[in-house]
Amino acid sequence: TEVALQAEFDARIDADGRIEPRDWMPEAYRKTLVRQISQHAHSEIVGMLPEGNWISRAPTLKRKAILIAKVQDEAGHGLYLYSAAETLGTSRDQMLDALHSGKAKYSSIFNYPTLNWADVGVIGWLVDGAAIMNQVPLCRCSYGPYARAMVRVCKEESFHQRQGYEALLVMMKGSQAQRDMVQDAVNRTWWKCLAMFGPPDADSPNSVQGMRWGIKRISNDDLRQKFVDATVPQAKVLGVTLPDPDLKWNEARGHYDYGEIDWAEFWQTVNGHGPMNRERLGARVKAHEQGAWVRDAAVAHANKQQQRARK
Ligand code: FAQ
Repeated sequence: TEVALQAEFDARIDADGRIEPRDWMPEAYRKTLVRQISQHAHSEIVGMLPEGNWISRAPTLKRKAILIAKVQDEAGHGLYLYSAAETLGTSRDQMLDALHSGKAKYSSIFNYPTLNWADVGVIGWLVDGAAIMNQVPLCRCSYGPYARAMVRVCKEESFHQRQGYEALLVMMKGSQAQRDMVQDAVNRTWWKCLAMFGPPDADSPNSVQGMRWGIKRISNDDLRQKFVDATVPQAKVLGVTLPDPDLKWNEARGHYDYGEIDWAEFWQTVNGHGPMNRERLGARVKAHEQGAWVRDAAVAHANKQQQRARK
């Protein structure tokens, strides 16, 4: 009965076990996972656009090859995340429709422009840095396919983070104009990265249940704090200033204190009114429409193969 199944599910969660696609699960658990995993997939796919903007203008062949590889990794992450979400019974078409119609969310960070080459390095250092902080605990998520996908995603994100930091180190050893470019990119991106972790715990409607189900292991605010603490020393080595006058070590807490995030601006962006929302979504819809012939051809080919096999 439903009650027995629920009890079995709860016991598995309490014992820190994994839930697999064919196992019984409460509908709300399924729905939450589809929401989070599909949003994560959309973020990877839309996340290709800000950096993709710089592939044709990378300063050297080496930087271009690295950037192409990174953007391809993001496409791969999107694809395995869509596959993980499909195991919960939602089709890829449904998820893509939700993205293209503006119903689904994706990470707020990708709705800001990449204005100079240093933005590419800063995305690697800070955006991938924040993504790793959030995703390492997801390797222990209670839903098996999501947890397993995260293992590989995190390994690749870790390369992404290093390549960004290294690119910035090189620029910081260059001319004053290059150093200014890095500082400008850091100034524009720092606060947006802090917001990537989601609203404060007290204003996070999905957190309590997400933690109870073992989907989220560390809260939005705790991850944000871990990110700040890890990043401050890296900024020092790099020689950039993080644009927060309230950022300072708090001996009693054993953490860095930081200033107030502009949550009104965050929600504006999440709700579709950030500087690049319209352009990002427009680019995705156009790519999907222009790729229709490839999907049609693949289906026609598969049908023909099947007909041949039947003869
Ligand atoms: N942007 O109750 P909570 C990457 C929404 S990394 C937009 O706290 P939850 C790699 C949230 O969905 C980026 N919306 O929600 C890369 C919810 O709305 P809903 C992607 C946000 O789920 C790097 C509402 O606010 N990573 O792509 C954001 O418990 C470089 C209330 O929030 C992931 O998706 C936001 N920043 O916690 C690619 C990781 N924050 O759905 C290219 C997996 C919150 O109820 C280049 N996801 N919202 O309508 C998660 O860990 C969680 O979903 C959180 C949000 C932590 C994002």
